[in-house]
Amino acid sequence: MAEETKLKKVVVADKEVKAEKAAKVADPVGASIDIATQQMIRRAQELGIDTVFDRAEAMKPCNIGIQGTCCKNCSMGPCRLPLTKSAGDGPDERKGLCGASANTIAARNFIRMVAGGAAAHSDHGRGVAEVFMAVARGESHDYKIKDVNKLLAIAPHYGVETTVKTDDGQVLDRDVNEIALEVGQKALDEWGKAEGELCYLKRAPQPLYEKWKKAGVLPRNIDREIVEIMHRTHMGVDQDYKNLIKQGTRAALADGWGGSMIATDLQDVLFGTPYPLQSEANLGIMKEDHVNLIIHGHEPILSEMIVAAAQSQEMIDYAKTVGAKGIQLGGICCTGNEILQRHGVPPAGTFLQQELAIITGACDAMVVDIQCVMQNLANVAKCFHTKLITTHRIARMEQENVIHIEFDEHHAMEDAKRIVKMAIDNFQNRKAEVMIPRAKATQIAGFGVESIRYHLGGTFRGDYYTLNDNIINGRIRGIAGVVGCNNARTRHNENHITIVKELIKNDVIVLTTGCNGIACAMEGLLTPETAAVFCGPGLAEVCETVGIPPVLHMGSCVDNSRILLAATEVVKAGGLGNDISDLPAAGSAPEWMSEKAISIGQYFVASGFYTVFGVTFPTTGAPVFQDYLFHELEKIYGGMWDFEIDPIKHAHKMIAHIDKKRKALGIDKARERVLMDMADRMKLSA
Ligand code: SF4
Ligand code: MSK
Repeated sequence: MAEETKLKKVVVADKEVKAEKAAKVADPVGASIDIATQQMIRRAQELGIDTVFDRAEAMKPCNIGIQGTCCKNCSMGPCRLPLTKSAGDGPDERKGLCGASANTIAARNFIRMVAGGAAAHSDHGRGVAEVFMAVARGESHDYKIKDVNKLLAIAPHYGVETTVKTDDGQVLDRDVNEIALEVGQKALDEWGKAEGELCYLKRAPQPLYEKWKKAGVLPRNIDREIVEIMHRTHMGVDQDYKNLIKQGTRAALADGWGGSMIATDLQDVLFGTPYPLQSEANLGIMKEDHVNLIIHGHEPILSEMIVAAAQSQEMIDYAKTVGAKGIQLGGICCTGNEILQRHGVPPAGTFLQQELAIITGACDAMVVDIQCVMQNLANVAKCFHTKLITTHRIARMEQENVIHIEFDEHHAMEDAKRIVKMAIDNFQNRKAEVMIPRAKATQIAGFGVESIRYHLGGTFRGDYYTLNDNIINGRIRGIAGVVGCNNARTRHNENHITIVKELIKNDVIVLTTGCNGIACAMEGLLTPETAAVFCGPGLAEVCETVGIPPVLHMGSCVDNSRILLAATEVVKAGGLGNDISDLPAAGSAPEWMSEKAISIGQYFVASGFYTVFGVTFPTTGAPVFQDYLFHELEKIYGGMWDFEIDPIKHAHKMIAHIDKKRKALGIDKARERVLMDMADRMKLSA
């Protein structure tokens, strides 16, 4: 009898929980600024399918974890050290069972995030380097070296000769495959070489390299710096927040100037260096009468082949045999950005829209590789006909409806065709009513260090000096790198778009990557025509003259390395100081969520950028450590962190920093004159 009562109570409690959960669904308009996203959240709710937006309502974050002061590095914990209102009244005596202070715990957690992010980017880079080696050895016939010029440009950074001197003194070009083999080997060595430092560090401006050397943070090899973080943060090892963040800096630099930069370079050599092209963005790119194949994740190795397979006449003809008019590819997250920038494949959405692409009922297959892939995709796919296919040996899902086709570069095209065929065969199995939002926007993407040079100077006179000149004369106030994820704890895309619009309104040109790039594309900010509508007069004039958008999409998360190199080119072009930290420039991740963002932020800071994050900051429970990040790092590297939730204030903090740098360079007056000229002109035309 007692058992029966207990059971009844459990059932009642379960019903209550379910009822409570049911009541806590997202308000579509409050959850996103994007109409297509709002429509699909509503659609999911009608169908009784929960999405990340609803789950964010039902489950709130832990109040202590969010402050960065919860430690579970040994089983005496978790030790929780929340910052209380009275904490500022006397000495901070908070400590874990072992005595670890709030600073130690927050710093350990912070650099473990750096380790996670640097590992993710760098393992991606290692995967590309392995494919690169297979190509150079002639073991993979489906890929080839596409951009020989880029190979020749990067070879010297690895100390690889591109020419050879004969006995009689003639200088001859070396065989391309021979160069590739040596570059590939040297690149792979970067992960585990026993001595020395990373090859690419010397690509940075000389004063920056010297700062790293003086601070003792030159990364030795990529894997070592990540492993050392895990060691130092083990119970009872490094218990000095300054020393901990020093190791975090080493690993972050090994990401930005190592793993990520290698990934970007070798991808460009293998798949082609991006140049500007036109495409579209948002869920509206999906087509009801086509086979829709969505590609999601980060590595372009498989997706390159899928693009080739889907564009083959054989597959297009096959799609027609099942009644489809063709094959529509679409991207999500950074695999999406990779195939966008090289092939013009339109992104279907950002990180937070991945479930929604399936909820259209028109997604015949979703192919995922690594990073930013939500496990709930499998639960959503179950409600539709969608085939969810995992492809990477390190990234599988436990749900039974998920198909695993492990991709192997040695038979790349065969694997890709199998996947495309699977999507086509699934076209006739659509069971739910299809609902594809109409919203989509045109974009110009595919910018990089090389194409910016070309655009600014043309074929014969390509140089960054044109950009510097416009910064010096004040038409362009400064440069902002605005990058990173979406975060379900804040309204989808609102911070991204508000910050970018505020920056370009104030004549700050924006370089974007990752989900910020996709968000800007969805909002129509990636077209030259945008300049006349949203930009301040100076930036508008430059964009109209040169024919570029005010927001330049530089690619995926690993392509933040392109921003580092573009900033280095600006320094080299002259007139704006000697180091990245002298530039009127700032970085931002308005809606970050991933550990990779923390690694990126740390290498931006250590490269001299003032870097502002939105939504939340994982050290708020340790004010002394946070102050070190926000103020003291500037004395070492010239860059520092900041945190601002309000998007307008966020943008203006960046602008204030840009103005501070303009003043230090003595070019603040030039801008005042330009603005006076514009005002005068406007008065004249009134
Ligand atoms: Fe607690 Fe120290 Fe163990 Fe962390 S390492 S869980 S602070 S006892
Ligand atoms: S995909 S890391 S959500 S940017 Fe690179 Fe977007 Fe952030 Fe993933």
